[in-house]
Amino acid sequence: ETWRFGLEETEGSVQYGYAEEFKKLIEEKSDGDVTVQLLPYGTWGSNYSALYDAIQNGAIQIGFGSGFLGGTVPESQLMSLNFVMPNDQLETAKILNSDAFLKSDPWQQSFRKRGLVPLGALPEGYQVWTANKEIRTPEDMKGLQIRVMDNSLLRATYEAYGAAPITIAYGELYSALQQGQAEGNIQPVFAHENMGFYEVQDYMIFADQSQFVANLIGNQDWYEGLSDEQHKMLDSVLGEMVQKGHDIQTQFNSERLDTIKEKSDIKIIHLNEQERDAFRKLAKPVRQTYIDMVGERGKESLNILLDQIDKADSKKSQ
Ligand code: 6CS
Repeated sequence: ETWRFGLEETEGSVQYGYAEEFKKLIEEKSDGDVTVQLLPYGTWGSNYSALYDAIQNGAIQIGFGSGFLGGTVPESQLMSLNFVMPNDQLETAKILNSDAFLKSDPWQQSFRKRGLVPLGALPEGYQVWTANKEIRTPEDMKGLQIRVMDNSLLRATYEAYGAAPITIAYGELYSALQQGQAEGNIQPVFAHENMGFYEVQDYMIFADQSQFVANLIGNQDWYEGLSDEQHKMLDSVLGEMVQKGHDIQTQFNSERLDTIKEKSDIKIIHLNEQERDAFRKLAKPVRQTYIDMVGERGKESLNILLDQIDKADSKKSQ
């Protein structure tokens, strides 16, 4: 049998690197019974909702859903909240893939209500801002037409920072930046490189305000129809992929930063703690916006997540 795996990103991306490794492990462990077919960005259409629809109706069995998934699974915008996840990216991956969070009823139901199953989460690296001017303060961001993924929580977040966020499709973003239709962008480093965005931007600003997190989702009927053996195999591969996914993203992001530095004279800025604090303060009330937007199930998931983060923190400081 064939499992079609839909990606929101092109070849050379973190999602593609993850999917290649996933394919290798599944095909090995299933002794050739399962073939995984990778469908990168563009091969299933160009509009993300076409990908999510195809997973919902079973034409594609598994895939990634990140910022744009908010239109299909509103609660998934939890992953877009700023200044919530631990600074440690591996810790973030472990928490998001833990039974306590991933298998919790509210998180499962948020997806199952829509014919999907959440299988895991892939942090793809810190979200890094770019613009044609320095941004160190919310004042610098005032009125900036920064492009965000189509997700009301991200719009609310960047409005809270003072910006004037706009949404543009991923595939149209390069020319939008080039033509000044968008004045800023937010991507993990590898994507700034992979899509060439850095070529048409002057500053890269590391504020460490959030990580890019993609949800790995499956079609619910497909998932329920797997044999016990296949469930076991899938679970064990997904477990292995937590560390592997982390290794892939950290390697891609660090190599691509070198490429960007080599090929351009883009100016790189790291915000200090005090500068970050100004954004952190503005981001805090957006947690309540999330709850108001998505309701009780989302609130429960946010609380479970915060609880798991607290537990991991106290374990570390012991
Ligand atoms: O910004 C976007 O639209 C896309 N960026 C990445 C890195 N992955 C998928 C996402 O939709």
